[in-house]
Amino acid sequence: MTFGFETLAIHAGQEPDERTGAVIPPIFQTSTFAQDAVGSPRLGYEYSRSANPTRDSLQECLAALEGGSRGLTFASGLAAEDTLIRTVCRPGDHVVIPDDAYGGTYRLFAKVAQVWGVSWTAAKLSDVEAVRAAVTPETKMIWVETPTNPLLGIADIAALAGVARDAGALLVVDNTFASPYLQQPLALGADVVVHSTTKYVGGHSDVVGGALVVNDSDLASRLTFHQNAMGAINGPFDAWLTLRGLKTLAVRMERHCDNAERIAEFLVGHPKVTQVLYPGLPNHPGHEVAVKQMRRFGGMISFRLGDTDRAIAVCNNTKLFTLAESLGGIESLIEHPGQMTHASVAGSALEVPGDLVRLSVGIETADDLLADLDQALRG
Ligand code: P1T
Repeated sequence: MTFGFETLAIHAGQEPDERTGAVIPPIFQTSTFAQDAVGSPRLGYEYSRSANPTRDSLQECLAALEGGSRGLTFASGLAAEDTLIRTVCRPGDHVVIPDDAYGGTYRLFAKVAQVWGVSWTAAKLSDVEAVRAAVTPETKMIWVETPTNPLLGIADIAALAGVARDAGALLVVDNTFASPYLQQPLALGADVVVHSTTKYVGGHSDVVGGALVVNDSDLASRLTFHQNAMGAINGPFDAWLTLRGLKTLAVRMERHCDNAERIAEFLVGHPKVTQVLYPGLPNHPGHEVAVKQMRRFGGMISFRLGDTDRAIAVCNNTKLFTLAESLGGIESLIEHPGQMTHASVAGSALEVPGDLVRLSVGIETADDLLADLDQALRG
């Protein structure tokens, strides 16, 4: 029997506990597991870095939701990324990265991986030929974010999968902004899906985590080896919180999208706003590709005000939108990428405009969010 997304989100990897009947998977808050004899761990569990039942439930659920055969979860999105890079790349290898991406992802390539001999080229992901031109014989991965953080650019996953295949490289898609409810990169030809589960997957701004999902069994076993060998795992309680959040992903995403569509429309009509970046808008350059590969357009909106001081003032003026980094929680957040989440890309090819404001639109009453933005833009 095949199940729908909402059913999988609630049940995949989560049978009632065999011993007690507990409907919700217990938090196996243990570092180690008793063994019946030397070399005979019960159900294969021996030590929680290698495997833990609560983490297994989350990993299975995420794999099911992304249509993958194996999910692996980590202490943070960046820990997942680091494990992937060090599993796939060796000194002398090359990676194509986005010219617009989360600042911490850029920093990981530019300040960490590069020191270990992994070079990179930043390319405009919405331009398939520019990505192809950035590939070298040493390219091992083409790294994609779509929608991008913070400019909401859209990359054609299926087209880039073709470029990666021709190059003999892996196509990696950071699916954090869309979540598996809105977009499923593996079905479009990607080899690896990356998540900061801190965001929509967890959904409640109460836990930091990351994930990788793959279909290829050889890559899955190499990543599983590195997950244990490098040890950047998430703890049982963090896995449990993330799993609890995941159950409501579908209904949360629908409301995030409803609210974001209304706010994008409001911003488009606002005289002080010079540009609205939201892939759901028909004049967004990636709109057609987004329609093809996304169910809806998500809860992230960026907009420009033509002036850095004005952008900072709006961020400081909101009352319901909380001024904070991160995204994807049920509460609305506002931030200034240039001085907050993307300060680490200043002076690089990924530098973001100073007049940019980023919204993570939550699931509060839409009229209240509109009223708050209205007063902040007036102030
Ligand atoms: O914060 P962490 O869980 O390590 O995830 C890193 C990460 C990876 N990919 C994307 C697309 C992200 O947005 C992030 C984290 N982003 C923020 C904290 C932010 O406010 O943009």
